[in-house]
Amino acid sequence: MRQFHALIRVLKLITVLVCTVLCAVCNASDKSKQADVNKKPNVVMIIVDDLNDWIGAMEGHPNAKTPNIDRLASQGMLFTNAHSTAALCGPSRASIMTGLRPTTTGIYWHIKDKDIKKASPATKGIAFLPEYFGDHGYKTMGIGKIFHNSSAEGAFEQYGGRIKGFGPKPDKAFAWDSNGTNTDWGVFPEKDEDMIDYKSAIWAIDKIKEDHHRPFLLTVGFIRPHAPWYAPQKYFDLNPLEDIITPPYLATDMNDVPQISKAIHEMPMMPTTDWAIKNGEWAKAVQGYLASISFVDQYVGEILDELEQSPYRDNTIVVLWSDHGYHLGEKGRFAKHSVWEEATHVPFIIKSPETLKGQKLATPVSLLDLYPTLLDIAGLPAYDRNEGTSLKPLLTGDANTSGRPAITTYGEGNHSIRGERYRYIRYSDGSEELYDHDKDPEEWTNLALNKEYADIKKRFIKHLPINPAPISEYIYGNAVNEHFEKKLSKYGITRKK
Ligand SMILES: [Ca+2]
Repeated sequence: MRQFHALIRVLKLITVLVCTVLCAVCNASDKSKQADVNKKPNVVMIIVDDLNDWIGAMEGHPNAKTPNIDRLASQGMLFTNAHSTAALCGPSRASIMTGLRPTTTGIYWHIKDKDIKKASPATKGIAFLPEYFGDHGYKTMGIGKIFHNSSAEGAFEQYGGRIKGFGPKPDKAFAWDSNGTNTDWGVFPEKDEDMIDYKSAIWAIDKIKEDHHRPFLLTVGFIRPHAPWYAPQKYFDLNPLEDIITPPYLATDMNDVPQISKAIHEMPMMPTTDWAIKNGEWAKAVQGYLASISFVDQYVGEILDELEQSPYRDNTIVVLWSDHGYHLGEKGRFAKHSVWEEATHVPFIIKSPETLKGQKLATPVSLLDLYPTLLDIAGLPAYDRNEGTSLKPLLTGDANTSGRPAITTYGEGNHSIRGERYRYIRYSDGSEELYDHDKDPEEWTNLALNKEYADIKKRFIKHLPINPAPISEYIYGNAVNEHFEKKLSKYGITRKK
């Protein structure tokens, strides 16, 4: 019996020893996992709403003054031929955040953030970009307009909210007052402190000042230069009216496009270029847009300054992008909602500690590539549901061409494909446009019916989406014109009149 008790004591001792050793191993492994996570770079993602290529570094407009965005470009890679997957906020942002094309999800129009995961079989259970970082040990924080409305629930660990709308606004519009658009321009309000983006920048700066014990992803969604083009006086003073150059415009430009192109691009609630010329408002509208850009650039700069003074300076990826571009009188219009260059073309800058500095690359890339690229350069596992391709080889100099064109979709069945030199457009009725950017950067001369370009068209046609998804039943909003009202009325979407 005594021997038996002795044996039990020995066994207990062995059990305790084994447990102690196992726990030590576990702790070491936990610590090494933690150390591994702590080594990962932070990510600061800055989104600028409706910013076209009018930044200094892209030379999209001779008056553009964006010293801070240009500084970021000089520290990283500026993709000079980057395009959105849709030239309006809702579908563009849903595509970026899910890593899926509109033709895969059926999200061709606006959708509520909370409905994205319900939108289609393709989005079911999808991890949003910030959510994926959170699932892999990152502290995720966001402020402002990140998704179309604000932020989908659960996308961030900490979300600072979004002040609704695009205000503040004066009691009465200054120049353009039309139902169904925020479009207007002028000096308002008096102080930066009253602007929504000022508040977002302060929130983000405070987050950078905090001590972080895990790698973080901080996302700031600025709303300027989204209309209305209101900003305090000093930003208008940076862009005096007498110096404003209006963009190139050809009054007969629409004579060589197919009928459906005119129908889908009609924006009856927006000013036309002819109206702006007749009323002496064109340069003023351009000034308002430029002032809005200068304003947002100021606060991009404040965030960059804070980061540069922080302990996270050398271990943080900074990425800046816009959800799509904007026409400011080119092609007769003041609007996004198009398949042409000014609306699809976006600034897209990536600065990363491990990749090339001060580079510009003109190979076509898509904002669809953002999600897989960020995972790759942050050292996170690739997400097998991403449809884009990591741009890391371009960022490290291991490749200098993406090897594929960038595709933008507008509504159901209208696709625009941008290659190195050409843009090819195919509408839902089969009609086409083709532009040669080497000879015609304004996309004035439609070459689609010219037989000499048949082979070039063929090269693009093979990139058209195959079996595109039907429109998601979760889309909402107002139809922008008669063409789309006809297409969308069965979803209860009509025009605001
Ligand atoms: Ca034309």
